[in-house]
Amino acid sequence: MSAPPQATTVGVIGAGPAGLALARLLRLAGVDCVLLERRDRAYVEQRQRAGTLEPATIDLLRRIGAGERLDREALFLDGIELRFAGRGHFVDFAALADGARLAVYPQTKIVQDLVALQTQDGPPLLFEADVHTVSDLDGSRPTLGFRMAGRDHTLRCQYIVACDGAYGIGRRTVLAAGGHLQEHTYPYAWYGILADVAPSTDTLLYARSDHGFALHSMRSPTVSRLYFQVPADHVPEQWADEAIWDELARRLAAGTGWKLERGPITAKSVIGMSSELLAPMRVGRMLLAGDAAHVMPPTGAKGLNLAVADANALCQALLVSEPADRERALDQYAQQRVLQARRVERFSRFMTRTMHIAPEDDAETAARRLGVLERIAGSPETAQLFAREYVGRSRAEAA
Ligand code: RFL
Ligand code: PHB
Repeated sequence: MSAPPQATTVGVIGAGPAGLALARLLRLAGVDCVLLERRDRAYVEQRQRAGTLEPATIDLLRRIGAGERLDREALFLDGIELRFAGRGHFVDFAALADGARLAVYPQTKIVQDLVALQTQDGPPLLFEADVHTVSDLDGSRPTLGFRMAGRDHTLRCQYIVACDGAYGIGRRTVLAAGGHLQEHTYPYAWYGILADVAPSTDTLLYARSDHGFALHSMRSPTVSRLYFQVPADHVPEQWADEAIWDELARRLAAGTGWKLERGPITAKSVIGMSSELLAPMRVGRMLLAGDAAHVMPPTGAKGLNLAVADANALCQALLVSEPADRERALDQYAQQRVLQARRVERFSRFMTRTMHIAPEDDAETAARRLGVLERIAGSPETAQLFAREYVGRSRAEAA
């Protein structure tokens, strides 16, 4: 293998959606960049995660050349269904959010599509390249130290962007420099399954039941993705397949005529639920984007969308040619994106609390949560606020 590059304009840590989208945007703008990823390609491409894309994310993926398979294979949704008190209510984005359509398209495929583009026509994407140090962040030549194929290397950059997720060196560096992490851990988790069975719904189905939350999503016309609320300390082995289907059927039940189809379960996992907001998103010449800076509970389906929007905003700032203006644009990036993340966090927290049953919830709390859902179902104004926030329209307007 040829020696890795030793210098670049932008050194990006992490080939998740944020890092891959940023590298692609920079490449299309003609900016030199190197992307370092600690895992191997197969691992990164198979990691099961998000499934729902907002219109702005779909547009951006199309713009950077990653829209072809998405347009062929994604399932486009005109709304979502909220189920509660044994009834279903369709939140119609066409009517409430200017015809916005969501795409159900798995993160695994987005990552595969972006990696394919990256390996076709650059910039360099180095797998199994583990960044262990960032240095000279306040100087003119910030440097990444990384280990690859048993050897240590350095990469001198003009800017470093940490897209290395919630446990990366980017976040640790911000905290060591006096940054602040605001965290909230929910007293429940999601038990998630993948199953080889056609989805029993043609939309995303979020259910609040007396037994807890459940979500019916999908990956393709033959693969379903479902989740249900469990206590925070659960382990996947605790649940036999039939018990999982029984529990899902009980929580998703809605009057007569609807039935949850069952099939072979091919993957099981437990997903912790927390909100994490880090500030600032900049230390000298290192910027943060995506989960490195903010993690959302999955109920609002926002994490990936926020990560890709960060990449887009950061690229704009990096492209400013006059150095003093660019520095100001990067400061503005860091400030604006923290505000956006707070807004998304408020919505994700609202939706999480409304849909789940916390151990401490009493009858009054449960009635209040149901009241919120009744208002979304019964008041077009409330439904519109909810729909516009869910599809990201209100954020686009506020930006
Ligand atoms: P990622 O995807 O975590 O990527 C970070 C990458 O950095 C690498 N890395 C390093 N590389 C080199 N050197 C180092 N020292 C490194 N340290 C780390 C890691 O190996 C990794 O490849 O972060 P990014 O790019 O910010 O993307 C964020 C999204 O992945 C995340 O927000 C979403 O998956 C969240 N999420 C959802 N988001 C949505 O928008 N819609 C959804 O429907 C949705 N559903 C979900 C979700 C997350 C879930 N889980 C598992 C938490 C459903 C679930 C179940
Ligand atoms: C998913 O399809 O994995 C998914 C959908 C909606 C969510 C979270 C996850 O809110």
